[in-house]
Amino acid sequence: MAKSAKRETSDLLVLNGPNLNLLGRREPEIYGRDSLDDIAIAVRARAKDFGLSVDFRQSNHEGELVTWIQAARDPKSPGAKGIIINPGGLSHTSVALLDALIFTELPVIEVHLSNIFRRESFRHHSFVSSAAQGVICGLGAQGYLLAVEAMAEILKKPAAAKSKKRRA
Ligand code: DHK
Repeated sequence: MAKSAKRETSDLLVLNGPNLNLLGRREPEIYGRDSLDDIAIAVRARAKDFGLSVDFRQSNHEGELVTWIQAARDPKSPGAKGIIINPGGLSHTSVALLDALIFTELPVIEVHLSNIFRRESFRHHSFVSSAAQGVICGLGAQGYLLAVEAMAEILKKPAAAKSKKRRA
């Protein structure tokens, strides 16, 4: 279930941008038939395999996403070890999301359900990508699960632990 209330501490912050609440009903030939809740359940199960907890969220509001990202940096408010984000349409417009992600100094993986490079040219550029360690697109809901696997690997490496220690 995508939450909107106050965040509790989790290892992974998984964020979804505008219109992703409509998954399953919105252009299913492009975005697939899974709902966002289906994806949240699958993400939590995959993360559990790696001993990672998940805070899975969606917002249609850029500022709300920015606030959640900012709060991921400080372990007490409430913090996260890594961020997986599908910014939706904000991928192609939002310097504010980019700036917030850079501020966190956390590892970031960007996910798109569709292959944005096979679509309209305005979708070919994502502002968020320059803050991301990796980008997964075109693999549907499976992209989220691959992102969890990749993030679990990233978090095992000493560099991820070091940057966390620096902020603590
Ligand atoms: C989701 C959206 O809502 C679009 O605005 C992006 C992305 C692509 C996706 O493929 O998940 O252009």
